[in-house]
Amino acid sequence: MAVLRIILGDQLSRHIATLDGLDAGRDVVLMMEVAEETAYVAHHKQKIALVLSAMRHFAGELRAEGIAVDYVALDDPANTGSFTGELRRALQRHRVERVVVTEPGEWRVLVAMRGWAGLLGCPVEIRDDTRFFAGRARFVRWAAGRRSFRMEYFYREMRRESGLLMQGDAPIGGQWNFDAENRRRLPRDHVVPPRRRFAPDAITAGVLALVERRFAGNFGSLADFNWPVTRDQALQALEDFIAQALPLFGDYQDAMRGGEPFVHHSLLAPSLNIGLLSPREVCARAEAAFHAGQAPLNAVEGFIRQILGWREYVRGLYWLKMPDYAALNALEAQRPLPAFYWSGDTPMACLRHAIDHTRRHAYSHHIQRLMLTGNFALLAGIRPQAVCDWYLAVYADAFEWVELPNTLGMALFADGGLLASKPYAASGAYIDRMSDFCGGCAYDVKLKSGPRACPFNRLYWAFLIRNQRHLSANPRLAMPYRQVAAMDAARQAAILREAEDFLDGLET
Ligand code: FAD
Ligand code: DLZ
Ligand code: SF4
Repeated sequence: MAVLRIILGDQLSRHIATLDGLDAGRDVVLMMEVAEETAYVAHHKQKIALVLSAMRHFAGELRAEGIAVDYVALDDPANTGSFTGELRRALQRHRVERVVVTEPGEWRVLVAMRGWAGLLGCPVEIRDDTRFFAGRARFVRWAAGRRSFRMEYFYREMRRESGLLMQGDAPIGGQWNFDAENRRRLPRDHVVPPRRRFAPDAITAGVLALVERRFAGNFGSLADFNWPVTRDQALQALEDFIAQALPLFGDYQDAMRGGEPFVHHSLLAPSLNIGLLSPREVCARAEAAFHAGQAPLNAVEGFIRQILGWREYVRGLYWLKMPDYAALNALEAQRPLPAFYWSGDTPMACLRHAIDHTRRHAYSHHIQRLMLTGNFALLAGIRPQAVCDWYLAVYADAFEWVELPNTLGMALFADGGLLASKPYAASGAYIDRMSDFCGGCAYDVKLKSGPRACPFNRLYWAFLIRNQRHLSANPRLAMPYRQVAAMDAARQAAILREAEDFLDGLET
């Protein structure tokens, strides 16, 4: 009897475990566009368009190989709107001995999957997702017995196991990490490499029209939609990145400039996260570029570390700590999300640019996410779950396994330091050093208090004062807390009051 093989919207890889052992003459692949997935957060229009267009292209590629694909479209009038409902209907259409699926990228979906066999009366095999360097069990082994989970140590083990940038048992270049070389500001006359355009074909054009019609009220614009929607396009994007942007990826990794959302970043996260590219092939390609003299070690090591280190590490942490992780709020932050996160309507030039990039491209690079929108949410004490919903919605690459630890753990310190050894809290001076935003801002980055002072400055000290009982024992914050200790009670109260007044004035 046939096997029904389910492929989800972020499992668009020909080598996904679900397809291992496929009998093309007998089995059926089930793909489902469902309202539940398009609406569990208010996704950016480009994210929905990316996933649906890539799903439709992938189904076409499987069919071209002679594989039977049962594809449920979003606007099919009989569509029940959920994976469970569509699987139930599919089991009525096909006589199958069992269902095979690969573990999903979200706890929410895994819980549903685990209920399928009992609910639908059909055996369901949930396979490990083998697309990662480290399986979930591998991470559990690494984490066992550790009190703190620093990425750097996990990364070194991954370097040794993968052999990437290794010479025997030693890292090439004699160092594991070249971050100290990777904090340059973008020179004023530096020309950022152009990005390849992917003209929408008929499938993508149809999806863009569907999304514009059905999700008209969602955040973001479709006008600049330019994400690879097939593996071929993703491979072209990879080659372009290697040739044009990788050589200076390291140098300008933290740099920001108004009107330049991409700088030297790869834009490969959406392709990796939906399965068009594999992390192994991307790292191997970057390593080959180093050996061919196409890119220096600080760039290639920095890039590989993001994928082999951070990407694997946050996934391990997510599965290790879910479901409790999503509810953590170590700093007891309770403010609602300011309305400008959606509208971009704020006099703060840095945030206005970052949110504009996000609206136009469903993208902003890591430092914009961490040190602009994330840093503001941290300093302002915005409720982590509201911030996480925003990040999960607005980026084309946002899937909970990678979004949640980055937002809740890295940006908001809401896990109390499991992921980061200290909060990534910074005043306006950092933003001024790494960008050109402050020159065009209504606020003055040099002022510490008063109505024209940069809000990041006003909020930074209030954040430290407000969170003394949570953070003052952290050795990495010893220096700023010495400055707090030198302030008398009246000064501290005035700083807190000024910050509260500013935050109370924000529309939510
Ligand atoms: P590059 O800078 O070119 O990096 C190369 C690749 O490394 C990325 O494509 C990505 O696959 C990987 N990578 C880099 N940093 C990280 C990281 N911290 N964690 C995991 N992988 C990483 N990344 C997502 O893929 N999805 C998310 O939903 C997401 N949410 C984030 C939320 C916050 C608050 C922060 C601070 C970071 C988040 N990141 C997320 C991580 C990172 O910002 C993005 O992966 C990166 O900006 C994607 O752009 P890029 O492909 O140009 O990356
Ligand atoms: C993100 C997304 C969207 C918008 N729509 C679908 C869909 O209609 N069908 C589907 O299979 N997957 C979709 N996805 C991706 C899923 O949300 C993702 O596969 C799960 O969250 C598991 O990681
Ligand atoms: Fe941002 Fe402050 Fe600079 Fe304005 S002055 S751009 S708010 S850091």
